[in-house]
Amino acid sequence: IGSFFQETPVLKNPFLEDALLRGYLRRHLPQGAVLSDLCAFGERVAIEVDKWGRECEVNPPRLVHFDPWGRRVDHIVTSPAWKRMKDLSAQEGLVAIGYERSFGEWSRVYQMSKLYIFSPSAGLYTCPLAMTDGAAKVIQSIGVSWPVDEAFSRLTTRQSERFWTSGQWMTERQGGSDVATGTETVAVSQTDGSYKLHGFKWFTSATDADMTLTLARVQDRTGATTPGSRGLSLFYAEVSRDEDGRLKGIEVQRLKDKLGTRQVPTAELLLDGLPAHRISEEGRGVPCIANMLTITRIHNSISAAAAMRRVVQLARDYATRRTAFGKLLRDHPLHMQTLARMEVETHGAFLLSMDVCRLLGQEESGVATQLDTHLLRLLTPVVKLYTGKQAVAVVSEGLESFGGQGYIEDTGLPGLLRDAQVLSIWEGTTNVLSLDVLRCVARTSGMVLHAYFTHVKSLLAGVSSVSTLAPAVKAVDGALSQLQMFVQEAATREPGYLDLAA
Ligand code: MFK
Ligand code: FAD
Repeated sequence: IGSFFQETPVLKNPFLEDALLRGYLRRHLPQGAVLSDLCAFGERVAIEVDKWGRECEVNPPRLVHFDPWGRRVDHIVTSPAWKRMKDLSAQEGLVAIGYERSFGEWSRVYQMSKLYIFSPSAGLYTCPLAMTDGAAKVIQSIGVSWPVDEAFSRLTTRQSERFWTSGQWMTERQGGSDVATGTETVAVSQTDGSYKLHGFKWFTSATDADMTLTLARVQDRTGATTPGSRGLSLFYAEVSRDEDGRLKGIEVQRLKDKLGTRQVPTAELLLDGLPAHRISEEGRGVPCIANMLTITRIHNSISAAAAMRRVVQLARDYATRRTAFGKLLRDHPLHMQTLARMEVETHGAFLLSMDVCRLLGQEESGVATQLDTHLLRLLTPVVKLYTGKQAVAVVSEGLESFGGQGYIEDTGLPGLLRDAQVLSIWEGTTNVLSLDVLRCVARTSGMVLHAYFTHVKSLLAGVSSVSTLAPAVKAVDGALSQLQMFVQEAATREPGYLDLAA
């Protein structure tokens, strides 16, 4: 069979390999501590963590319904690598950094840069981290006090033995986008002021979490509930077991058999008297969980940009090793043009996503202007919907740049594509987010669009050489034309949805 074997693409330190990330940080956050932490973490990702991520994929979670003696246990068995990801996440402060705020308004940029390096090697542990961060944000926004004070300290700790992750149980069978009409779960009040939840949650990811935030309708004395969004309240529940080892008030019906994200246990849950505490005002569940949606949508955008970055990084490395028609791929102009186009998309996605992280950090540190706050509200769904779509296209192109090997399962490359496909579905589909954009345009009487155009103008005013900022300008242009297209489409198809004159 001959002695020739293709060379494997090599994952090098993703921080050192990423000139754009390093340049961005040097401009905005030049503190030595941040750069050296990211450099050390990048080394750890390349040498150690990436292998765990692969292990999470090949050793996916499974559900054990019964113990050997027939007792119901509903135990979700995860791989040792998945558990190591949890410890690592605490130790590296992947959630904590956003709450310690050691770098003031730039803390979110620091945290998200770390997640950006981590994400493609994380075996999708970024999914529970996103929801954990979102839960911490909700608790912080309502005020850290009993019964969620302990939870907050666990969600944001660096001590691995204390660290908790959170779920986000919103979707029910009748509707995931339309939770306002689709939610049937009811909350029955108890004499001590707590509640018991009864219902069925159709998609619950990272179901091995320690706690969750979830929506339900409070029953009045007659057992009646209020329909629609105004009937929904937000609840905090711990996932715990009784002395017989059974989950308290939860039955895991089954784990979903999914196209991708196979590393993550995603379950269907029957809530059968789950003990819970209401943490929003009655009927204010949706606006209260909206804080979680903002955070998880930003995480989603970072993961999308990171998936693009990873495939480009590997494809570039491969181009220096693979020979075709007598020369290395990197010496074929057409191949390099393809890689360059992927690179431009990746630059745009990165810069746009980081800009939203910057705005989030500014808002949380109290230094955001009203314009910044509007911009954050507008750009969060735009960046999520845009990068979610972009990731599928760029990762798909990336696979092709490896030729047939891009299609071979144990190279790890096909998993990147499968996992990219979910980014436009969960946390709000593209069309649902485009309607969210419309809604916030209308509810702010167009102020968010004013903020956007002011921002673009200030960006362009600062461009000394157009070529240096070309990727950012292209991304802004792309987002703007997508936005215009969605606004037009939605206005045509949903004439009654909004008063667009606003
Ligand atoms: C790697 C990263 C991974 C990330 C982890 C992923 C794990 C997977 C987790 C999930 O997929 S969890 C499920 C995610 N589900 C969704 O994203 C649901 C998609 N549907 C929507 O987003 C709908 O727009 C929404 C459910 C929010 C609409 O609900 P309503 O009740 O029909 O909306 P309505 O009546 O317009 O708004 C109710 C209130 O919420 C309003 O406030 P007010 O009552 O004070 O006026 C809105 O302004 C507010 N609101 C809605 N969306 C908001 C928001 N506020 C701020 N930001 C938003 N995005
Ligand atoms: P539907 O709402 O039925 O949407 C179907 C189609 O209709 C979509 O294309 C949508 O864009 C379109 N559509 C809906 N409404 C409109 C409208 N008004 N105008 C135009 N088009 C519209 N959910 C959780 O709560 N917690 C989780 O942990 C979780 N994990 C998940 C993990 C995975 C792997 C997946 C795939 C999903 C997960 N979800 C989770 C569910 C996810 O959030 C929902 O699937 C998603 O929000 C869409 O809801 P749906 O499936 O009910 O689709």
